[in-house]
Amino acid sequence: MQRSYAVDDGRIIVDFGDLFRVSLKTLTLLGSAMKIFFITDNTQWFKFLNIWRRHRSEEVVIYCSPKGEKLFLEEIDAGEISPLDVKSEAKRLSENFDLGFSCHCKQIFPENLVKKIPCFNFHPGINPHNRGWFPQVFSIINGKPIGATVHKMDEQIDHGPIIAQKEVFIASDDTSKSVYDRVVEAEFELFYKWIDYLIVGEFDEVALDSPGNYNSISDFNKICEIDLGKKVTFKEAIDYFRAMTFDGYDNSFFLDKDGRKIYVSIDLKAE
Ligand code: 0FX
Repeated sequence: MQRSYAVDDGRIIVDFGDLFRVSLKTLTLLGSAMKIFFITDNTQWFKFLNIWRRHRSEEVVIYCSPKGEKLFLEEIDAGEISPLDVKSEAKRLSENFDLGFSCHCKQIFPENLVKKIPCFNFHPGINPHNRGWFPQVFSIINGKPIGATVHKMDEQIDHGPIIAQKEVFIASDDTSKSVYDRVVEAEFELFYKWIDYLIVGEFDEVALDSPGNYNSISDFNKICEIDLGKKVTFKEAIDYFRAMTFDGYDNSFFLDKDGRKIYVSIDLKAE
């Protein structure tokens, strides 16, 4: 059988004449290990990935952002995760790995990475609605859909073509924390359902039909201070306070006459 080799977009194509054309990706799946990196700045996601990778034949490396280092001091010491600046390391990543994943990575993957190897993002929101920071906070306030998305990454934030989504509900007694827990569960469900297909490249992708809306961390910080003079309905007030209520964080506050920050959260109980 005639056999020839060619390089196509950085991948070696082995051509077996008319019978087969097998990409290196397929060959590595059949034989030696593929190399996959994950970047996460989220402890729940790290624990999940660290268990998942124990059962895989691929070589899986987990990184965090340099700023996220303090979340993982013990794990860094144990060699389970290491800090990485994705912008300055983009070339090395694209040369050394077959695939990349962002699972709540707080750095933007640069163009010279996402255009070189397939990169995927697991995101705690329903793109294109409330792309960016803390989607469930904004969905409780503005009523836009919330859930989990896995999408192919482009150089814009939470923007590339969508592969799969799972929407979750928001109940009247939910707070930001209870919706967030539901969303993270939906993300892990999507991960289990799709990870093998993403690795072998068997998926369809649908481009966003609109850019939707984006919220930055400063958009979140701006809504933390309560304007005591603002007129709102009870519904708007309750929705605002439950959107800002998340165990472990002091979010919304007002300034009293002595200039002290008085934090406010809400306690809701269904009958
Ligand atoms: O890891 P993550 O859940 O996700 C965030 C963004 O929301 C997400 O869109 C982005 N892709 C990712 C890289 O970063 O963020 P977190 O662990 O900092 O916060 C989790 C939740 O905690 C957040 O949804 C709301 C709540 N929270 C967090 C902070 C820091 C607050 O209520 N107040 C806060 O000050």
